[in-house]
Amino acid sequence: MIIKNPKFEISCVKPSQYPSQGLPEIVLVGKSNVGKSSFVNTLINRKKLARTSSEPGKTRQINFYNMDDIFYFVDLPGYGFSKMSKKEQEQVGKFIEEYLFNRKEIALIVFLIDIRHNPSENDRLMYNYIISSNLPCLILANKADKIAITKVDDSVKKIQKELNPLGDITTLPFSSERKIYQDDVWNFIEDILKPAL
Ligand SMILES: Nc1nc2c(ncn2[C@@H]2O[C@H](COP(=O)(O)OP(=O)(O)OP(=O)(O)O)[C@@H](O)[C@H]2O)c(=O)[nH]1
Ligand SMILES: [Mg+2]
Repeated sequence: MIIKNPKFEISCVKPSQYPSQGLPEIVLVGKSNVGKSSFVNTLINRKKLARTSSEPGKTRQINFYNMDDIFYFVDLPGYGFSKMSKKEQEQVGKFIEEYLFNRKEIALIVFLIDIRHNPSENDRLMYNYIISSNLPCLILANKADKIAITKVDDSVKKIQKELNPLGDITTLPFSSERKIYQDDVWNFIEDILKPAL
C-alpha cells in the first residue's frame, strides 16, 4: 500500500479529543524506546512525521496519524519509562488503558518488542492484556538490524515461543533500518484493512 498523503492529525489524552470519523485504527504498543514512532515513519517513508528520540519517553500522548483517510496509525507512549514521575506514569497509564479498553475503532494492535531481549515482566502483562481483549494482534520483533541476519529467524521463533506458544499470533521481524521486512508487515496490515478498502 502506498500512502500518498500521511498527516499528523491530533494528540489526545482523553476520549472527547479522539477523531470521530470512525476510520479503523492500527495502534502501536510497546515499551519506551522500542521503536513505535520510528515504525510509523518507516512504513510511510517519512523521516520526521512522528517524533522519535534516542531517549526513552519521547511520546507522551496518544498521537493519531491519518493515512489518506483510509486508517489511522495510533502511536502510544511507551511503558516502563522510569524517568517519568510516578504521578505522570499513572496518568499516562490511565489514558492508555482508557483508549485500549474502550476504543471500538481499533482494528489491530502492533505489539513491538526488542528482538534482542526476552519479553520483560511489563511486556508480558501488556501482551496478556492484549490477548484477553480479543483484538487482532501482530507481534513485531523490532530492531532486527541489531543482530546478524542469519540469526533473525531463530530469534523471532524464540520470542514467539515465549509469548505465544500456541503460535496463533503472527510474529514478524522488523527494522527501521533494513527495508527487507516491510513488505510482510504491509501485507498483514492490508489483510486487516480489507473490509475498509
Ligand atoms: N537500530 C535500530 N534503531 C531503531 C529502530 N527503531 C527505532 N530505533 C531507534 O530507537 C530509538 C527510539 O525510537 P522511537 O521510535 O522514538 O521509540 P518509541 O517506542 O516511540 O519510544 P517512546 O516514544 O519513548 O515510547 C531511536 O533512537 C530510534 O532511532 C530499529 O529498527 N533499529
Ligand atoms: Mg514514541
